[in-house]
Amino acid sequence: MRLLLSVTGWDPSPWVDRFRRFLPGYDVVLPGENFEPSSVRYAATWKHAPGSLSLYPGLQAIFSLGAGVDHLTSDPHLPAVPLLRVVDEDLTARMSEYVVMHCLMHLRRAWTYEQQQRRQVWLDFRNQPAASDIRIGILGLGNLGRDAARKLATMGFEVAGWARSAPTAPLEGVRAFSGSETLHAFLGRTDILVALLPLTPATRGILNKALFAKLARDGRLEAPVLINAGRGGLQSEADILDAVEDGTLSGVSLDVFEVEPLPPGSGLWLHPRVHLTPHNAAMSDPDAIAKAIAEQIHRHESGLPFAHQVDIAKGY
Ligand code: NDP
Ligand code: OXD
Repeated sequence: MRLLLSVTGWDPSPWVDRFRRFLPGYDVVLPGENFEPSSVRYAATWKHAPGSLSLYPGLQAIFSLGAGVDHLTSDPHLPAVPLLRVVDEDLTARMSEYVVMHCLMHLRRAWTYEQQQRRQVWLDFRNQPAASDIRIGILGLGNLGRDAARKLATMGFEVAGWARSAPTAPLEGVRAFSGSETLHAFLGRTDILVALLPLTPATRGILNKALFAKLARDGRLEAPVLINAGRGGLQSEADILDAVEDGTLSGVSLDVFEVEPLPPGSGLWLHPRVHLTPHNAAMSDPDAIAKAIAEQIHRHESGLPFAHQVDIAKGY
């Protein structure tokens, strides 16, 4: 039995090593190696070459090595087999670390103090708001959004989340908004907007000038803040640059970009109010993720249904 590992931009060796460890009966192969295509039963991928997975007629399931699946759903030749995504507590905890850290960095003016230190400036802003003065709004109240929301609420922030549907179970300390008709009200009570949405036709480009203009203008921060760790395709980078220039936004944290790596000429690189990370808010750890995928394969082979199957019609 074979598992095909197909990754772009990541070193495949730790993944091959972990899959061999967690799936001892499996032959783990890479595209281009010498093997019989029909013997490939599973594929584990991160940005496979579009069309390449249609070469394996015996494929029973495709595993994304990340929580997002837009790298798969964008392939017009994706085989019609179950598509599974990562829902894993290691990855979830990493994302919440990023979100909580950036909310706190904006709240506590971390970058301003960093710049002051370099210039040996002792200037204490006495009007420091408390976490409880700040309204955070999380776009996407799924697996990642819910965990970040819970942790931010524990810190004392006023937290709300927006999703397509109403949550199946109430989230303590988090106000839930659902459906497009509630977006306006959700944005109007938001000082720090955190995007943790999947990239789908419905969410592409949602982080734009019109949306930024609807954020709260009566908050305790200088102006609203945007944090996007969902996908770069959610945002208009031209609109973000305009918004930080004209004061619609006071600060921006971005982990994801329209084009990755971010091109050298982008105005985001050097903007003093924009804080970038190279798409690593929640890294997929080979130990955690290969183990979770091996468990999925064992479930399937013992006749149980897969967990965390992607709804292709919804795109996530
Ligand atoms: P989930 O599928 O668990 O949650 C997605 C959430 O978005 C759900 O609440 C869903 O609503 C909501 N949603 C989707 N479409 C819409 C829409 N059109 N309008 C309103 N709400 C919508 O995903 P995860 O939380 O696991 O992951 C979210 C995304 O985070 C991933 O798709 C990926 O792009 C990104 N990510 C980024 C990483 C990084 O390192 N930067 C790492 C991991 C993930 P509903 O609840 O009603 O279905
Ligand atoms: C993911 C990611 O989707 O790392 O997991 O972006």
